[in-house]
Amino acid sequence: MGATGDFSGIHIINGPNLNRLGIREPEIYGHTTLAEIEAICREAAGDVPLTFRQSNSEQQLIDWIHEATDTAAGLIINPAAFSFTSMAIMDALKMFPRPVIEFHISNIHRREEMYHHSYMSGVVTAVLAGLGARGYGHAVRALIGMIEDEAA
Ligand code: CA2
Repeated sequence: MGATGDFSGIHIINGPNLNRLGIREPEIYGHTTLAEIEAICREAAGDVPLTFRQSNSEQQLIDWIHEATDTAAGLIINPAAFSFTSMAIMDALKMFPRPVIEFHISNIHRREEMYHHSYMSGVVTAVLAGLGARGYGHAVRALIGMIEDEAA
């Protein structure tokens, strides 16, 4: 068995508007584009197969979580604004039986009140927020460590 067990690799799912990163609001989200974030993740993952995706559609995100549930050793999700609205994504994440990290570029707790309660945080393994775009690399390394711990 490899570092990711019987399930192959890790999946990273990004929610609405994150395809616009680096273009607007750099004071909150920085100058790094989503393509650059994908490169950061691939470097952090090393030999571990990585599926990296973004969608603006709630239905697509749910379908990808289901796919990850059937195939992936671990999952990182930045649900973006759906964090604060989507019980459907929360329900899909509840069914993911292996390590899952909720990731946010910004520190959502330092922002306006409407960003303080994520439906996802109560059903995921861990939450990472406020580390900026480079934080995706930390999330990948942490997830691989969690998967290896579970396999040991
Ligand atoms: O900090 C994060 O990663 C967020 O998940 C990003 C979401 C926001 O709703 C969450 O509170 C925190 C928003 C992503 C919007 O992406 C933009 C990209 C470029 C310009 C403006 C927004």
